[in-house]
Amino acid sequence: MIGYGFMGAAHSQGWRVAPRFFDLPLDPAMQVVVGRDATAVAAAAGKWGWAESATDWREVVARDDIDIVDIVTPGDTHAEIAIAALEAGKHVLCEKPLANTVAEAERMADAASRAAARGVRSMVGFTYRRVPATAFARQLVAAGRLGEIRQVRAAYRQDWLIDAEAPLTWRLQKERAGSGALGDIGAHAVDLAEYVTGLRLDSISGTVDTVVAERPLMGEGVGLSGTATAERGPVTVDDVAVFSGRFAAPGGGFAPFGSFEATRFATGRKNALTIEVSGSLGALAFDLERLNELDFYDATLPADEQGFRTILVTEHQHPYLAPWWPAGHMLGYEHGFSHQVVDLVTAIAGGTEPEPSFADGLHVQRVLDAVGRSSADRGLWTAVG
Ligand code: SOE
Repeated sequence: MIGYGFMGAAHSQGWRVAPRFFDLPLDPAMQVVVGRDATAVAAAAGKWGWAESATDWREVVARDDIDIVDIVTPGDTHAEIAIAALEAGKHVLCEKPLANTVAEAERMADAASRAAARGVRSMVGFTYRRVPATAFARQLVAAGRLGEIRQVRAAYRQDWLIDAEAPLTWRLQKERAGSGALGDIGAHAVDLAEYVTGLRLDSISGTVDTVVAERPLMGEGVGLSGTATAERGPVTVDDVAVFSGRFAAPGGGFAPFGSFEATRFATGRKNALTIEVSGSLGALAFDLERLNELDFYDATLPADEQGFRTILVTEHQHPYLAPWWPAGHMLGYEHGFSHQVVDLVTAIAGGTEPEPSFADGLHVQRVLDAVGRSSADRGLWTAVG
C-alpha cells in the first residue's frame, strides 16, 4: 500500500478484515506500507498490521513478492505510481478520483488497458458502490422496478471547511488535489449516480467557486485536520460545485436529467452523500448518513397504498450481507472497504476485469473536467469529452 493517511487506515481495515469474513479465492498478505517519513510509516505499519514499511515506492513496486499495489496517496502521484505498477505487472487499486487531470487519467486508462491484455487487473476506489443499499438500489433499477429513469439527483455535502481558519491542507491545493469538493466528493456523486442507474452523463452545465480564498498554512498533522500556523496561503481549488447534466438517452428516448452538488460548506451535513432516482414506475432515495436504509416508492401499488417506505438493507439476501451479522445489526462506513477487497481479489482470481475500471475513472474525470470548463464559460452546456 502506497500512502498511510485517512484512506490508508480505511484500506488497511479492508485488507485485514475481508479475508476473515469472506471466503476469498486468494489470501491477500498485508506485506508493506510505503511513505516518505520512515518513522511515521513504520508506526503506521505497526498500527494497521503491515509486515514491513518502506520509503521508496519504486523499489517496492519492483519486488517479485508484491502482486497488488494499493494507491492511497493524494491525486498528484496516482498516475506515476499506477503506470509504473501496471508496467511492472502488478494489479492496481487506485483511490478516487483516478487522477488530477484528464490527460493523466487517459495515460492511466491506456496503461490499464495494455496491462489487462497481460492479465493484470486494475480498479478505482469508488467504495460507495459497495454499500449494500446502493448495490441493492442498482439491482432494483436493473430489474425495471423504477421503469424509465427520468431524473437523478445526487449530492455530496460536508461542512468541515465552514471555519475560515481551518488550515490549508493538501486537499485545498490544486497542484496536490487537482480540484476541491468537485473531485474529492463530486466524483463520488457522479460515479454513484451512474452506477445505480446504469446511465452515462454526456453533457454538463455547471458552476464552481471558492468561498474562503486564503487560509492558515499547515503546521504538523496530516489528513483532513492538522494544526494551523500564523502564515497564510491561497486556496487554489473549488469549495462548492453545483451542476446539471443530461445522461445519454437509453434507447434513443428521453435523455434523463441529472442535478448535482458537491460542497464542503453545507453547514451541519457531515458526510451526506445522497441520491434520489425518479422513474416512471417508482423511485428510490439513499443517504450515506443512514447507510443501512434505502427508501423505495412503488408507483405500481394501488393509489391508497403508495408512499416511500424504508427498506432496512441488512438481510442476508442483500448484497455483501451474508458473511456479516443477522438482520438489523447494521454495517458501517468501513465495510465498503472490505467489500472492495472482496470484489478486487475475486476478479483477480477469476481473471475478470474489476469495476469500476480505470476507463470508468477516466469517464468521471471527463465529467469533472466538463464542469470546470462549463463554469469557466458562463455555465455553457459542455460535452463530456
Ligand atoms: C473528504 O472529503 C473525504 O475523506 C473524501 O476524500 C472521501 O473520498 C470520502 O469518502 C469521505 O470524505
